[in-house]
Parts: sequence; structure tokens; C-alpha cells
Amino acid sequence: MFSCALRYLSSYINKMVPEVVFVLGAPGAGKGTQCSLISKEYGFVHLSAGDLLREERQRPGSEYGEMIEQKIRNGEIVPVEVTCSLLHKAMQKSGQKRFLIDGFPRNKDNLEGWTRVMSDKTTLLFVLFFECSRDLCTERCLGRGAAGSGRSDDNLDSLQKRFNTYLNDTMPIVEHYEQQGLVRKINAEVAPEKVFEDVKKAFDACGLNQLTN
Ligand code: UP5
Ligand code: MG
Repeated sequence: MFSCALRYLSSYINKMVPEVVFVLGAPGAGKGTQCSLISKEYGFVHLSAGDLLREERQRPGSEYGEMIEQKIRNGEIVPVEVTCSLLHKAMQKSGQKRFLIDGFPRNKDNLEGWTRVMSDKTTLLFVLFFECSRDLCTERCLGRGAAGSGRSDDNLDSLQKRFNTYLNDTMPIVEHYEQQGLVRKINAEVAPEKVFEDVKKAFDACGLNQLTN
């Protein structure tokens, strides 16, 4: 009787803990595109760390605006205290419990900061990792820039820096999670709907159900 009550309590508590999926991949691999599709079909809240930083940069009176702009333009990574606090606030504001965290954690500082502040407050389900060649990613970002994205980092100079950061700082984080068996690799070089077919397999394998309506 007692153990049954304990199990129920533990399952109840677990249900209260927000679940997160980290979404990683090179600049332009299609993280944002796929997160929109996942969010619609599986009801996860999509939080792009990059979008939150860009919003903070625009916020009148932000003490971080200039620093964020400089980091983004140079393809460098903003200190985790800033990013983690934006993510945490957005999670709380949503009132939801399932999150896609797009483009984070992307270096050791991010990983340590998240672990320090958030790992006890969340359950990491898995890490989606979009694989896409540098040439294709560069082409996509330049195409987006030419189409008027307005992003100050959609240019060749910033892209070279973003890629160096990705290879030197983000890949070790992917490898860290790979050693824990948490990475779900997805070929991101095909059309978005084809990529999404593989994404769905990763979600289905984790027992996550599509929304019915
Ligand atoms: N596209 C997408 N999928 C396609 C497909 N399958 N086939 C053909 N085209 C496809 O897509 C990019 C473009 O490709 C779009 O035009 C799309 O239509 C097309 P998108 O879905 O936007 O790709 P994504 O991977 O999201 O690319 P993004 O440029 O957003 O990736 P980044 O990781 O570089 O950008 P992010 O916004 O995450 O970060 C920007 C900067 O913010 C970082 O460089 C860093 O300076 C800073 N940052 C931090 O400091 N800390 C953080 O935690 C996060 C960011
Ligand atoms: Mg993005």
C-alpha cells in the first residue's frame, strides 16, 4: 500500500518536471524549420535560444543588447547566465511542460551553466542533431540573407566564424551527449518534409504522441 502510494507520488512529481529536447546542428541545418513542424504536431513549445537573444538585443534598455549583437555578428557564444535566464523565463511564462530548446547548449559554458541551474528542474529526453554539410548550410543562410532575413550574421564573414565556433565548441557538446546515448542523428540534407519523417521516428520511438487535432 505504502509503496504504491510512493510510486504514484513519484510519477506525479515526475509529470510536474518539464521535459526538454535539445536541438543542435550547424548554422542553417534547419533547426528552426523542423522545430516549427515538431511544435505543431507534438505540442512542444519551441524556444530558439538565438531568437530569444535577438529579442533581448532589441529590448529597449537591455544592458546586454550591444554585447549580444557583437557576439552574434562574430559567431561567438553569449555567456550562459544571459541565455539560460532567457530560456528559464520563457519556460516559466509559457506555463507548459514540454520544450524544444533550439540551438543550445552550444559550448562547455552553456552545458555547465544549464547543468548548474536547470538540470534538477528538467528532464532531458534526447538531443536531436541535424547533420548537414557546410556548403549546403552556407548556401541556405546566404539565400535567407539575400531574401531579406535581416539577420546580421547571414553573411559570408559571419558564417565562417559561426562554423568555426560550431566545429570547435558545439561538436564536443554533441559528442558529450552521444557518449550518454542521447543523440538522435537526422540527415538534414533532404527536403524539409523528408527530414521531418526522420524526426517523427525519433519522437515516436520515445513514446511521444502526435496531437490528434
Ligand atoms: N531550410 C531549412 N531546412 C531546409 C531543407 N531541409 N532544405 C532546404 N532548405 C532548408 O533554416 C535556414 C534556411 O534554410 C532557411 O532559409 C530555411 O528555409 C532553409 P533554419 O531552419 O533557420 O536553420 P537553423 O538551423 O535554425 O539556422 P540558424 O541560422 O538559425 O542557426 P544558428 O545555429 O546559426 O542560429 P541561432 O539563431 O541558433 O544562433 C545565432 C547566434 O546566436 C549564434 O551564432 C550565437 O552567436 C548566438 N547564440 C548564443 O550565443 N547562444 C545560444 O545559445 C544560441 C545562439
Ligand atoms: Mg534557427
